[in-house]
Amino acid sequence: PSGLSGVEMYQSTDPKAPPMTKAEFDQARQIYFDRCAGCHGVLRKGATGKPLLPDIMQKLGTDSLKVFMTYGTAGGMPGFGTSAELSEKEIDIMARYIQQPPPQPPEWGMKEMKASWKLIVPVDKRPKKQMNKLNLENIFAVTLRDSGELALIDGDSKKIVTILKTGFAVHISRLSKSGRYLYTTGRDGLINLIDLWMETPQTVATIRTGSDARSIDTSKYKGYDDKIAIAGSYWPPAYVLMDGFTLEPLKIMSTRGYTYDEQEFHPEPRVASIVSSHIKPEFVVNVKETGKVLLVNYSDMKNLKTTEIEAERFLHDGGWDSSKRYFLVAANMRNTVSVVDTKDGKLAANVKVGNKPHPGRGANWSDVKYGPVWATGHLGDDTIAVIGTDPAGHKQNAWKVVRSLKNHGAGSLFVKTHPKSSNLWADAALNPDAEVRQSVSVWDLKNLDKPAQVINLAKAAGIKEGRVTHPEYNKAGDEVWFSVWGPKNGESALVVVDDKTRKVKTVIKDKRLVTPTGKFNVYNTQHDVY
Ligand code: DHE
Repeated sequence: PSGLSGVEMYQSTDPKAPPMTKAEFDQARQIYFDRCAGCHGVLRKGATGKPLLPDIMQKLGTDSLKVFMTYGTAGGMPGFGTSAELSEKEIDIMARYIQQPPPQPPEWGMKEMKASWKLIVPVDKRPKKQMNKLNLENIFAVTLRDSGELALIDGDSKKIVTILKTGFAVHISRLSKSGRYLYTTGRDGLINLIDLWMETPQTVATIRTGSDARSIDTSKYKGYDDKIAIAGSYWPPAYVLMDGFTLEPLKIMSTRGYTYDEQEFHPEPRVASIVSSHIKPEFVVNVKETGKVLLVNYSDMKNLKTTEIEAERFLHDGGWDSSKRYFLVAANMRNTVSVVDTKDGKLAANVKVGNKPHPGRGANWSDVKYGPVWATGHLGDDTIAVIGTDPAGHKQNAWKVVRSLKNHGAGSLFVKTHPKSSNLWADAALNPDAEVRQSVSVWDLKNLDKPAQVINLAKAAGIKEGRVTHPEYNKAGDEVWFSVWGPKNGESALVVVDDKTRKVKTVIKDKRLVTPTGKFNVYNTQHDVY
């Protein structure tokens, strides 16, 4: 079918939706997947972002939708126009696209997974010992978001070891129990298994476990070293268990089902964070929309046992407490941190925190007043909530917000400390104010009544545009690394700060460092040190 000018038009099933050409629709579908689906969902039912269903969108109309997309909102929607991430033309296409019924993406089963699986270097062709001279425990795996790559950087010399092609916008890197294998997952569901023992570390297997994904981990219980990998998907809503050495897919488990509270069917309950237990042969799988935490026992895959814990809806990211018995996960749209007791297999508490908690893996320390605590920042306000985590030794503080620290602004993505450090660091990377998003706060853990010191790290790195995000310590715990996440076609950097003096020690700049975001120190990630 053609429009007047002979251009092929998109045949919408909704006559009220504004016209678009087929080419525009296809372009918009890709942009939606890359930029919007993470918050609003593939089926646009909303989660971290609002639902974008056609009838509501049509009521708002093309012109107001363009304003939202161009300038963003105080609620956390980025201004795609002001940041030049989308052109005026693209914004116009997107404003019309979200008034169309969402196209249902294809399912992805064992047949498709197997067809996508590439075993590039079989196990018997891999080295028997480490073939390079790298201090592997202090390597940093750095996501190069918009180039679809991963940089491996030597934490000692601060030199780039290699840059590897990965999926689009790798979300996280995780290490195998032995520390030899590094796993990444792209937003597009492409997983890379990287062997750090090769002369130059390289990808030895890849697989696509879905079309939209965020999480990956590997078995850490004794006797299962490196053996089993797990990947979670946003689409199709499922997790898959794989052979840890080859990525051969073994079992796919759907997460479609009923919300924990109202028992309403949800067609797209996405798999958010996954962590691996050190005390049981289990993965902790957090299902966003239904609000369930699954403890998946991998010791008998033919008779898979999962414990299903009612937690809270909109589970997102989280981390272990310092004892690694409790997993704390942010239910961000419910202003709650759910605490799962993985020893007893039940919910320990739902802790009310500030507006939209977003911890990354959070930060653990022993507080001078309250004993062992864990902290999260917030997207929606400028506080850092500090939660007591020791029901055995400090019962009166357990699962309560014992302190609320003041960050230099809202829009915090990540907080971090290290057992050897007495500093707590927080970013405010999504703050609309340039000065705020380029700066970080640092508190003295020995004197938390003292306000934080605020340091503009983008300025220190000589970078005009960009946000500063994701603190990550080196193995020794005496340096903390930050990303200065610049525009795709502009300059970015990594800034290494001396943790004791809080002074910039090294600025790593390189044309190849395109939009660095998440960084994962091998040792700290392998052992869940944070
Ligand atoms: Fe993340 C962790 C989902 C946007 C950087 N992010 C996670 C996790 C989930 C998630 C489920 C937990 C993984 C785990 O522990 O197994 N992130 C999402 C989204 O759905 C969202 C909101 C939108 C999207 O489109 O993806 C989103 N995330 C971002 C970004 O824009 C960030 C800042 C930059 C980027 O690279 O895309 C970003 N997310 C990160 C990082 C982690 C993360 C660096 C790991 C933190 C850690 O220290 O463990």
